Amino acid sequence: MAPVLAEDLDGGSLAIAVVVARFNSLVTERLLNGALAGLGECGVAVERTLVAWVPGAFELAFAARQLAAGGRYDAVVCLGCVIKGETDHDRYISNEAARGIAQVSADTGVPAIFGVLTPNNLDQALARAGEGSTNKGHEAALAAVVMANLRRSLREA
Ligand code: INI
Repeated sequence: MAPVLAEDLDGGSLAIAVVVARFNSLVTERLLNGALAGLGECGVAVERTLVAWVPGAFELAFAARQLAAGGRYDAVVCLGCVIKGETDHDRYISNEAARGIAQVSADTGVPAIFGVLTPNNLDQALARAGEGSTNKGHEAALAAVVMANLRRSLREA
């Protein structure tokens, strides 16, 4: 049988950074709570979890890159909320956030996770930032643990 690298949600030996945007903080604080709950469920130690606030989603990639390049963290979770408006402004921000975060992973080899909501309105945002496993911050945290462990396994394989 072919070897399988299954998804590993054990964060007991991992250090994870979370970058969170202040803009739309009613939503992003809830995403952060979901992410921290998810990291805790995976056994990531509080002493090995860092939270860094940035002004908006546009700044997520900058902070993620600094953290990833520093070599101390096994993955970086990026959390934000860009609500669609009357102009294209939101698209410039969300596109740049997505591109920038993907580029962090590609350039540094440290997984940077896209936990940015792009809803049409606040109600849609809050529906994705509630309690439990449907919270997109929680989902992003679990993705960070899985990808950090996969990175290790791939290096050892
Ligand atoms: N930042 C967000 O995180 N979400 C938004 O919806 C948003 N809107 O709509 O303007 C937003 N703007 C701020 C932006 O991310 C930067 O912080 C700002 O442009 C300074 O670079």
